[in-house]
Amino acid sequence: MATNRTFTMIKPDAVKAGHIGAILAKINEAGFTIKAMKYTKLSAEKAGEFYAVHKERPFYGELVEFMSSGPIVAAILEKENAVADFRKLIGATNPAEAAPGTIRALYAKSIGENAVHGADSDENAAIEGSFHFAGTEIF
Ligand code: FUP
Repeated sequence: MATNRTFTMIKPDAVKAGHIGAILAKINEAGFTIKAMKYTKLSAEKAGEFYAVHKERPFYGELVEFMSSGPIVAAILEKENAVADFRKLIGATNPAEAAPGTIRALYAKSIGENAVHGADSDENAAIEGSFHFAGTEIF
């Protein structure tokens, strides 16, 4: 399997609850290498742009408000089969349906405030990584 990259954010709920360290430990234990990382805050405009694909969905307004409500950790991660393996590590979008031991099962509050983001394809991982990081910030 080819080594590849995914993009993640530790969302405002998990940052606020003090779970950054625990979540990064799970990510490291699962074999991901950090290629880029920053502690930052999205403006409502930036959050809206990031989630533009969901613009027509009823939860879009709340999603944008939530994702711009506090600081996040954004990161590019590398591992064999990164996108699929990371989706497995974080669990289902709705924490009530997330497998035991997954990051969302452990740390997410609800389908809206679900602790972490994981890119859903190699293509989106690259787009989302470039959205948050300049080439000079990726190592
Ligand atoms: P995921 O890929 O697991 O992050 O899930 P989606 O791309 O389907 O959704 C992106 C974000 O929209 C979720 F992380 C949270 C939010 N969302 C809701 O608030 N309600 C929903 O019913 C679905 C998604």
